[in-house]
Amino acid sequence: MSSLQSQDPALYDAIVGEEKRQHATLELIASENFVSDAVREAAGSVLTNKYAEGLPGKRYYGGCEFVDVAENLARDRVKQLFGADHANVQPHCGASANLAAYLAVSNPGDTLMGMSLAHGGHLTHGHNVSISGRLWKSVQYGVRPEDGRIDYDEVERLAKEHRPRILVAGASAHPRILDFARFGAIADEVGAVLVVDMAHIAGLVAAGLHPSPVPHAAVVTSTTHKTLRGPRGGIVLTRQDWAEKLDKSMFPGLQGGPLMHVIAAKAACFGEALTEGFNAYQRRVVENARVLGESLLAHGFDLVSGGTDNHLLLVDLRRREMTGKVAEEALHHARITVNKNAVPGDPQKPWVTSGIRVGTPALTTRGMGPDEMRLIGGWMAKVLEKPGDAGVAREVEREVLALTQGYPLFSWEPVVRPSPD
Ligand code: DSN
Repeated sequence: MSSLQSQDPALYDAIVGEEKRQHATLELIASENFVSDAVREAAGSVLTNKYAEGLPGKRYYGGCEFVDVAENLARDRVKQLFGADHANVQPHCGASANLAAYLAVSNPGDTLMGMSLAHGGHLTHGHNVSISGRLWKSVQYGVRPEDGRIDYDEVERLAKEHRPRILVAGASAHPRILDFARFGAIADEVGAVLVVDMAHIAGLVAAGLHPSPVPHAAVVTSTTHKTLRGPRGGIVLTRQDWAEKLDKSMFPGLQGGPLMHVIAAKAACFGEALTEGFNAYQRRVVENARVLGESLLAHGFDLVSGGTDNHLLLVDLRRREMTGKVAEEALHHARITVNKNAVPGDPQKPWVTSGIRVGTPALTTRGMGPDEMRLIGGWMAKVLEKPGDAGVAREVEREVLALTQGYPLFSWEPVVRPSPD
């Protein structure tokens, strides 16, 4: 019996339940992944006990000789991975990474221009409910509703009109290649600093499957837990001229003690990302997304922009007169996990939406490939044909359970959940 099991059975059961859920469902949330045992070991290590404000070699606490090694490994590896001048690996999350970037290159009250959440951007790119849209003057750009693509001429026009201090490029629900060279040219033209948030595509960038923002942006932020397949957390990469300001905005500007166990897990993740096996994994992620998209198109679904260049698809359900909320729930009953997501021009509220976002990083980590993607596309179509039908959900659930048994993540038996009806 583990210590947690004997000391705190309620918490132990919740964790075991989650392990079983992860094993016995098809995880298609585009921002999730499954970390390696090495990453989990580092994240669960004794480094959680250590305070280490400051940076390696310049800490405010004694006893940092080993955590310094871990943080230097993380910094050196991530710089090598992305060809960056400077790295800060302390952000607790992507939102902290973005805020530290904005604080480094601007002052609250300046104008920040980013992609609207409703068009695939992110809350922290200037949405009015986020601190980024409350402390900065926010200007938002989007995609063309008719083809789901960014209209770079319109971005340029808006930038010339509003003269932002910060131009933010990056997305959380955009299935196409982002033209960082063009964003960089627009930023230069209007005297803005380009900040790229590559959280979703960082793994693809590392593997050379998406153009890198590093040559074009003063500052690049990312999370480490999406396509990069590391622990939950963030990073910031900068050109050398922004390094000192960025480090100071992270600490003491924004955060307190860094999470040294998570930084160690980031080091493990970056080490894995530097291997050839990681590039092969990313190629498979992209191939799987393409094949899943083709399968959904063949079953009559509309995809925003007609397909994908990366790891995700945005399914537009408006023609089916179905909301994202209904679709997410129906798929959940069949053990297929996706998230409802706004589509460009969405008439529904964010809690309802007219779309679902579907991504392949997690199932690709489990070893699934194009054949499984075709099966899954068919199952999704079957469920979404009759979203309230418990019999259909049960039929697909049986198929999902049989498939997931062949791709074990853990040694657990599948959890028994209440039937949907
Ligand atoms: N919540 C993340 C996502 O799902 O894309 C973005 O921060």
